Amino acid sequence: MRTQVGIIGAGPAGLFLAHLLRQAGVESVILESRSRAYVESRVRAGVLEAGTVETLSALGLDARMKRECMIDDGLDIRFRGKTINLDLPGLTGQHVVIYGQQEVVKDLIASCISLGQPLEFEAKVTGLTGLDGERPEIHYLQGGEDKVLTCDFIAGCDGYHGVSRAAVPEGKITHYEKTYDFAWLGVLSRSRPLPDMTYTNSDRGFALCSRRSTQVSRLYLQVGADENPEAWSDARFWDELHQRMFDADKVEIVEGEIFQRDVARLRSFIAAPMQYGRLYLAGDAVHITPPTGAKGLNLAVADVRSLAGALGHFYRTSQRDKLARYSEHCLKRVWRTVGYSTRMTELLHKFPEQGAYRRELQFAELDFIHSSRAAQAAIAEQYVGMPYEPI
Ligand code: RFL
Ligand code: PHB
Repeated sequence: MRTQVGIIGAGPAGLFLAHLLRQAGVESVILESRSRAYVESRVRAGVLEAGTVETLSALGLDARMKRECMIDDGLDIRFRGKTINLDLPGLTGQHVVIYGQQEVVKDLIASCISLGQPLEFEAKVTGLTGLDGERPEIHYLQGGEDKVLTCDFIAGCDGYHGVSRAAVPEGKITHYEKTYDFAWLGVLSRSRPLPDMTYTNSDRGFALCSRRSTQVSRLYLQVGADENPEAWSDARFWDELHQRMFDADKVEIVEGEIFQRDVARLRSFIAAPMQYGRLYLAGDAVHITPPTGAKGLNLAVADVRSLAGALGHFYRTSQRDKLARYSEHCLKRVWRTVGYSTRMTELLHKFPEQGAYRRELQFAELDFIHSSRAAQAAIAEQYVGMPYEPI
């Protein structure tokens, strides 16, 4: 098999890229190791910045999102009996949209299939060759058979545990990494959510109340790094969440059936440059931000907008100038966004090792944000997201 751009991974990065390339008249094939059902049911992000919403709209794929999404106008931060209420439209003139990542993924896959976009499930990429040459190859295993896809370019959109970043020769890429000593236990519950996205820094640890619909809450608790989600009975989860949210009477947060639970370790990770030879890396394959900023999916979309722009330009003009700028262009946004997510992580979590001095500094900072509109505006501006700059 042969194509112009071989895309590894049918997560948000790979799927958006295939659609954007198609719009630019560039052909691609997506290879995904998992089944369609698995990819469509993986619960993850929920907060879409304006740039991500715009991208779905420009592709003509926003009909269901417009019907089913929720607008998030407010962000609350609770600490020591106080609440900071960030009025997003008042502070920034913008809001964010709540629409589950797996819903975005379902919409993108359905459209790929109806448009005849080549998308192979259960096709596990095992290695890449010829990245330095003109015709790089993707080796993959499908139905017990070894197969090869020959491409002009390869897009590594295969997430943090994928194979494409590992295909870059040693010494050609630098890794910057910080792993936190804790994780988030996330659940989905059939219960009416709080009206605003609510983060809390309590003496029992961080918690977050988000939502997926008027009937489904998405809730998170800071837990130990190696926590087993099964160790959390429903009763234990609700009891802990009420306490961390300062909901002493247990009436504010509505309990319901917990039907999904997962644990994710918090880390920051950036690999630079985001390119080697004819391999271009995008999304979680090349950077991870702690989820406190709600940015991973949005960064993945910004990367592939730039990559599709640069590849489209190459096929139209034979000029490589935009491809040459891809990594530098994306990394500016990546470092700023990782910086924001890191600051929010450090402001809102309880660090087991931090001691009373750093804990009081956290609360002093929260008090300052509580009293300062300028400080609130700075957080709100970063939460709604940077405008997208075309490559
Ligand atoms: P993905 O989604 O991991 O997709 C990679 C795909 O590659 C496939 N793959 C392979 N395919 C073929 N051959 C191989 N050898 C392969 N190896 C892997 C995988 O099966 C998979 O389908 O990466 P992508 O596309 O870069 O998308 C990134 C986002 O998924 C991620 O950044 C976000 O979910 C992060 N995130 C959030 N982002 C936001 O923008 N807003 C949020 O509110 C938000 N909340 C979150 C989050 C991530 C979380 N977790 C679970 C870490 C909340 C949480 C709890
Ligand atoms: C979510 O709704 O899953 C969510 C919201 C805010 C975050 C992270 C995740 O910071």
